[in-house]
Amino acid sequence: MKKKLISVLLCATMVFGVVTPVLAEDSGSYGEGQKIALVGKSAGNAFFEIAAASFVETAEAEGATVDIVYPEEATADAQIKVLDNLISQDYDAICLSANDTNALQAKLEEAMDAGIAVSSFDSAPNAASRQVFVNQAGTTAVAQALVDAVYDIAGGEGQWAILSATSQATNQNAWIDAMQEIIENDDTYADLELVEIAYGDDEAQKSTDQTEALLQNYPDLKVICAPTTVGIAAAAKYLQDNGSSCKLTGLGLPSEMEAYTGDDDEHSCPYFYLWDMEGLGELSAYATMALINGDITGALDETFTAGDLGEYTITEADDGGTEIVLGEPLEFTPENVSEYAELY
Ligand code: RAM
Repeated sequence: MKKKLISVLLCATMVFGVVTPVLAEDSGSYGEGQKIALVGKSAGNAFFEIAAASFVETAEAEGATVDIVYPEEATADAQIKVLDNLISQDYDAICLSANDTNALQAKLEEAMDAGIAVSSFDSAPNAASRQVFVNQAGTTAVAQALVDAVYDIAGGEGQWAILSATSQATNQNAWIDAMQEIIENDDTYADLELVEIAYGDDEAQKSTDQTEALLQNYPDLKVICAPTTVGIAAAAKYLQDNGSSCKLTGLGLPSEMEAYTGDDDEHSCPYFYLWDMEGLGELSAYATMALINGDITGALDETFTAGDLGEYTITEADDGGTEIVLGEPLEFTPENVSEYAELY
């Protein structure tokens, strides 16, 4: 909050032409001199731009420098090229959202062997490929929220489909696996029929095409669940523009979903979820700086202070590695979507 106030003051200072410098009073030196590379899954996705902005703001306020790097496409091969390049430069840490669970292991091990700290956020490479993963919300908590939303929106029974990102994406696959496990182990959901998992590759056009195909192939489809901000926004527009009776939920950015969120026939999405996006960038930045400083190594039960967010403990992740869970998923409804849309 203090940071935001300072930015506002800085802007006001610029607008009114006053040249007195305003010092950021909460600047620290926790990341002094550190050089960090932040690697996303693909370029042109507002999700990463928002998380990266908060990561950069946090790390720079602590004296670090951050380079944001995107691979040419959302594949492991493209990320390996990026990593190859980064390893030969003098980075203290690489923090990445992985396009594949296992395929990056050799490259990330090479980075760690070269003395580069490796953290991950949003989508984790396997346990051997990282020191720690910053998980935006518990995997099961996200899956449970999505399953319950599908159940509720479908009225407890009928056909539904998943519109995911890429077929290799660790985070989407983890949520999908957890959703399937919940459904298989609880009779409450026995009358829901998952007809297909489609992949829009986190590309708007492909996600739109996949939505269209789902509607053609399953005329009785009641709900699409898209656990990707790119997929849900594309599907929301397609369903709404075409007046479809099929409804939507999933993980979305309030700013991209505001126009489609509503409880009536005019809107395609009754409600959806995400998490604290600013917190994700902030926590990932602090975890990465803490690794570089040696305050944590990524081992179970270690604790550290993530600035204003407070103290966090490293816990065991579902894949046997370790993680730091930011918090609970957030629900966005017709009542609160506009308020959050101003933030992200
Ligand atoms: C997309 C990406 C990202 C995911 C969000 C929910 O932006 O696939 O990795 O966390 O959706």
